[in-house]
Amino acid sequence: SFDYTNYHTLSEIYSFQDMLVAEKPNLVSKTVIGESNEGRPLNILKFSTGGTNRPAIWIDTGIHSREWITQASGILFAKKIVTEYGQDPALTAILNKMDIFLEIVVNPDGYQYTHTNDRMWRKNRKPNPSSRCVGVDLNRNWNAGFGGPGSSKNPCSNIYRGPRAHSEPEVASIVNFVRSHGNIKAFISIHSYSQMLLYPYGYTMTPAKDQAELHRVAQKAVTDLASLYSTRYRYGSIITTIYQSSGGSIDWTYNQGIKYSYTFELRDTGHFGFILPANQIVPTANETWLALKVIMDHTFNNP
Ligand code: 0X9
Ligand code: ZN
Repeated sequence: SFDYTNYHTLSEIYSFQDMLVAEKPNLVSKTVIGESNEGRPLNILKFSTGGTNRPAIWIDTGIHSREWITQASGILFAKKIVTEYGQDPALTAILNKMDIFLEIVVNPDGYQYTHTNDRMWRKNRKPNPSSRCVGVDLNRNWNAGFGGPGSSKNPCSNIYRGPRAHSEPEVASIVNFVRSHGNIKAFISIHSYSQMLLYPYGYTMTPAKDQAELHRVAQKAVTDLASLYSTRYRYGSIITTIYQSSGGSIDWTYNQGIKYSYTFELRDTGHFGFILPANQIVPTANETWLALKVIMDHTFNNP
């Protein structure tokens, strides 16, 4: 059986996804929404108890490949959804009315590269014409303030935005999915590290029109998160809490009308940083799951 206490290779994560579908075919299915620049499948897991085009919650991990605690937590969220359905009343109520979509490895080419070449690789692996530097920052490539401050036009930068909005297949696949689905109510994108829960905007100081509500939900989410192991999270808008960043995913989803758009920055605050020891995988996923449930529950109760 699967070892949830360690980090895994890309092929192990692909196998895990198929194993979960095989185990609970009435609850979990896999959809390939596209392929990466190097031709790897972009898989999402759909958790659904039936219906058609139900209101849905999106969760993604691993848009930045070196943030290994996020893909590892994504695996545990998948397992938790399967084990808690029919046991946990809140999650059961949610899944009786809504679907959950989970993309564990948004950036498979980068993730593979962090195992084989450079543990600290962040971007995708697209070659850039007229540069020797490789890769686009997939969290600067979205059409929300694209090209603005907090992104770079230099292909050698770790925050290189790419030639145009949605130029990268890993981003375009999600954009197409979100648009064609049309009924996504919450979009939660998970990063590390810093211990923060963030809502739009990152590209502008103009407050999101739902800022007060987003702030209240974030406060409740970080309170529940801390109840488990006293891990402290800061929360607020991206630009006022972490830094200005343009072309980020949740700014785009929020502008598409997905009100409950959030980004997490998981453990820690810099002691281990991206190289978080494996013995923190289970506790990190456990505490984060409590915060996710607050956001999902609020989404469920505010259709
Ligand atoms: O810079 C980022 O992309 C995120 N921090 S990280 O250290 N994980 O790279 C912050 C994301 C801010 N989100 C948006 N601008 N949407
Ligand atoms: Zn990140």
